[in-house]
Amino acid sequence: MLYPILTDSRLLSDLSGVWDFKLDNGKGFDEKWFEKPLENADTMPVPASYNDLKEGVNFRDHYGWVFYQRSISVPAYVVKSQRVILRCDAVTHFAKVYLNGKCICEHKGGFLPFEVQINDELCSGENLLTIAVNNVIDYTTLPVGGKANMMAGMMGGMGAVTDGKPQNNPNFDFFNYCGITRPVKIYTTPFNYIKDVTVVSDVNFDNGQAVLDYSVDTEGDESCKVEVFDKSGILVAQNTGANGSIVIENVHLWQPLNAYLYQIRVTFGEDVYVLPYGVRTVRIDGTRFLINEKPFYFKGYGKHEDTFPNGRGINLPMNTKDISIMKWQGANSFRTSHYPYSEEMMRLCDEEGIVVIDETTAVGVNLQFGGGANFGGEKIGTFDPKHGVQTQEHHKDVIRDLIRRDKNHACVVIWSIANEPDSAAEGAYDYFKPLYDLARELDPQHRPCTLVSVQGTTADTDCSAKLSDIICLNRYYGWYFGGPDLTGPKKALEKELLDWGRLGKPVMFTEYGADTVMGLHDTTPVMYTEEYQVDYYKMNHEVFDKLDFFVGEQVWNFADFATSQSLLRVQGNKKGIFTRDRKPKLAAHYLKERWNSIPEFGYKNY
Ligand code: GCB
Repeated sequence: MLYPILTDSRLLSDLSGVWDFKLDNGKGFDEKWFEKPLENADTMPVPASYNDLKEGVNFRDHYGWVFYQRSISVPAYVVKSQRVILRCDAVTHFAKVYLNGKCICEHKGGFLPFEVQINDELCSGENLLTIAVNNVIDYTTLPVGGKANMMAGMMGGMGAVTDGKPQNNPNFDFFNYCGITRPVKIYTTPFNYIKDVTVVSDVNFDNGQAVLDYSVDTEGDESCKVEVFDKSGILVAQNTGANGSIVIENVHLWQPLNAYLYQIRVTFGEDVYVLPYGVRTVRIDGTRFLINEKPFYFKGYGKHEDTFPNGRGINLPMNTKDISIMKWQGANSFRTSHYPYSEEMMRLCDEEGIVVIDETTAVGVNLQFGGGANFGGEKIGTFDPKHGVQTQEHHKDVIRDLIRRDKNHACVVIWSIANEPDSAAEGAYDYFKPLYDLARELDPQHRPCTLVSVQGTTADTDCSAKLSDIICLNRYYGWYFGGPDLTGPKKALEKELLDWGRLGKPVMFTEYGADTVMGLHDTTPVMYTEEYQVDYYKMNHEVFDKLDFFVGEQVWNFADFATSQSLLRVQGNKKGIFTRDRKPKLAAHYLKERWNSIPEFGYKNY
């Protein structure tokens, strides 16, 4: 799916701004709020999560529907001569879009774009646009919601005190921020137009020649031209036809922390689209993860799209700041834990040379967290066909939409199918095998696939041992498992890693961390102090550095972030190396020293 841009043929209008807004009181649909201007509406910025923008628990923890509304108008000459598309970049988690009172589309899934052509729905003058948004999470959604508050349950099975009112109970550890979190846009194309562009490159490293196989999906009967421009705007190669190959001599490669993007300009009749494109290769060879045929070492983070007061609402300045801080530290990569990030962030990573593990919204596909605490303490098999999660079909849709959106990004080197699912459970292989197959079939670049594995699974029991191209582990030796004495955890960590190493695949950590409250210090490292966080990481790194097959360390988490409330969460998760407003803890300086001394390539000397 193409990111909307302004071109020689396409108009683009961003509907960001202050919209009317109302929490549903249970009557919104009966009273057809979408048919007329909302009465007694609040003001609400779009894009943003609404939760932290007005005061009160009823607002922040609202359960169910909310209504956003504004009016739009499009010049008549445009509606006559062009396709007019309404595009929502992300609405969390379920959207119903109404134009002039008529439902014109619905979309499930809160982190990927959807669009609808609106020529036939537009009237001259003002048109009433209403987007109804639902934030309910349950067994059928991704992310997954449960019956009781997970973290409260973990602290002794107290469950949540709900006063009989329905509430969301995330089966995951981040705040269930909702709303229209990314821009809503209107863009146009000619009636004969470019639907999609797919480019796959292969590089001959001996002679510096790259072959770009492209295919342009189109509507209508026109001739197609594809031109490749280098960074200084010089035309370096071209071809005609909707499918074909283009050869670039002396190719300038896209490298981690050293990006280079070509501009691929596609012309189809009157329509023009320009795709920024980095040429690089990715493949696994034994236990090595190769980018441009050189063994790469991942240094960086699991992140969140989480800032105050935007919630999960897009925050362009913070994205830039985060990448700047990562580069200051010598980090070269992150994972889009636990959902696809904004297209703006993906484009920025292409520009900045940040390597990305691109994750689906599949978090919480595990009914055993806290001994099943989030499910009323019931022992339900996660993949039990009757009582377990009912997410597989939606999971397939998310994989389709994610790959459709992100397939051309040079920054994306791995697809993460899920975070910490119940991957050693009965039925896990049968649940996941078709999902890996689908990702492999759909990705034109055949990137490696993985799932991010929860502590407690082993190389013998976890279905990722069979299915994944690279083993990604979340492990908390010295925090949830052992600690404060780090000697035992260190031994257990080394033993477990050696077991995974026997699979003959590359292994990396996608999470390890210790909660640390900024400003807590001690001479003897004590849990939650900044000193303990540093010691925790040093212990882990002593083990990593001994193992050849270990190809990367992504710390949990880049910054402190908001979560549901519980006894284990001090106004959110405090495992950040930076605070929520991006001030460094002691460990930030330690990691800066370490990562600046680890090269991007060849760290493990092979
Ligand atoms: C995990 C989860 C992550 C949590 C983290 C923690 O394993 O993947 O979402 O935030 O642990 O801090 O407990």
